[in-house]
Amino acid sequence: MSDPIDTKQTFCPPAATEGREASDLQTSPARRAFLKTTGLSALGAMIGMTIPFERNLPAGLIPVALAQDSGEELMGGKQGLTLLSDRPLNVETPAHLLDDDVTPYERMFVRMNGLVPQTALDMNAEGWTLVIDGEVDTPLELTIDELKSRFENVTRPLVIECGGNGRAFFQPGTSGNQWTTGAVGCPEWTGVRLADVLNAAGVKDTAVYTGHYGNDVHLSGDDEQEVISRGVPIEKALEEDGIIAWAMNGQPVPALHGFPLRLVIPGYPGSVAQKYLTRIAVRNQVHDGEKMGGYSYRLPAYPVAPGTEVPEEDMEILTEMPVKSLITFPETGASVTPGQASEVRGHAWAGNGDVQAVHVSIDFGQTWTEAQLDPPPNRFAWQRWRANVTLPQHGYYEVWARATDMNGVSQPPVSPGWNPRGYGNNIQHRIALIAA
Ligand SMILES: Nc1nc2c(c(=O)[nH]1)N[C@H]1C(S)=C(S)[C@@H](COP(=O)(O)O)O[C@H]1N2
Ligand SMILES: [Mo]
Repeated sequence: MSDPIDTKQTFCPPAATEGREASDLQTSPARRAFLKTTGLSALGAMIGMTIPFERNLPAGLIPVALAQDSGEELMGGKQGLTLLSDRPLNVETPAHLLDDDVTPYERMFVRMNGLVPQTALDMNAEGWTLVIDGEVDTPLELTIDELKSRFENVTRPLVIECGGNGRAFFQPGTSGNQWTTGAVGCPEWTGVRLADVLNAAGVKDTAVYTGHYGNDVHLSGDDEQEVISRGVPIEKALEEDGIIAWAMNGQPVPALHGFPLRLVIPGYPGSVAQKYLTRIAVRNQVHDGEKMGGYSYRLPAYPVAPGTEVPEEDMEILTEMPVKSLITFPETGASVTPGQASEVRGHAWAGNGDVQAVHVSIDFGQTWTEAQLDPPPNRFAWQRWRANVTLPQHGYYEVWARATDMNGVSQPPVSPGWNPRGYGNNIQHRIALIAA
């Protein structure tokens, strides 16, 4: 069969296609199985319609409609975001598009480890239940209506940040999605407290950890294979911040973000925030689900030199995310008038609670000015910061931002703690600013 598509124009960058030959997937059993189970593929969901000849689309080839980024309906409405890979779907948000206090759907990053399940593509929650079992007195099986009526409903903005956000800045590079700064967002979630639901089931003294399950489809199309199943220490699950959400920004949780139910457990890597949530098992040991072991979401137990091969048994689970900030205004490369005060602003957040301070520098970190920092609307929402900068004369400047958490720990000017899979990089965010 001849290839009708101009591959030179539309292949996505090497990071997303590495190790995959276009021809490999064209006719593979996995790909056929996938097409059978999912009428509207994740790629189709982004374009907003089915792709009848999708089986002919070489892996890694970005449809022109997406590459040109020319309409509202493209990227599932996520216009202007960056597609890192299409199978699984991974999309990040440029910093200047994260300026909203509450991140709208259109600007929320997407991290899929597998394929969006059919129930989500159809937005069909009929018969959906959530099972709570394991080390509990009374296992529960709750419908969404029961969740809504039995427990207090709460609405709060909460940050979700992928553990691999910032991976692209590590040297040497590490495998995985090359997220820069945009695998983070702070939508407003509505649901019930995870702790209330666990307490209703009665957590036994033997409880150690949670294990989370969803119904998304493995990339192989094999129903038996788990996509991702992570968990948190029971103490974290019983804090009052985590929620089981059915709405994001006042709408049913969208297909790409976990319809009809998802966990949001702020402060920890986004991977614990199970989408398409069907079950929470309370475990009497550290959870051993998919992506809990090996090098997934784990860090060396001790500092290592960049590039070191670390034995698997020396890896520890990544828990609290480090303090971080973003400059969301202006866009990098913007021009301002020399000698005049210009506003720069952004958000700051920390995995262990609130942020104490944000400082900015316009002289490559020689001197720092404290920014005005708003309190968060609730714990684990990101906090707005603003500062005025005056660039003394014509030329090229950078604005650097540095947040400090409640323990006095600040973001470093270079990538911290290299680790084999590139997690937890909270290097200071920098933008270019031109005085002209
Ligand atoms: N069921 C399911 N839940 C999941 C994932 C997934 O692949 N499947 N990815 C996790 C990861 S690694 C992250 S960072 C967040 C991303 O949430 P978002 O796609 O809504 O932004 O979802 C988490 N929950
Ligand atoms: Mo993630």
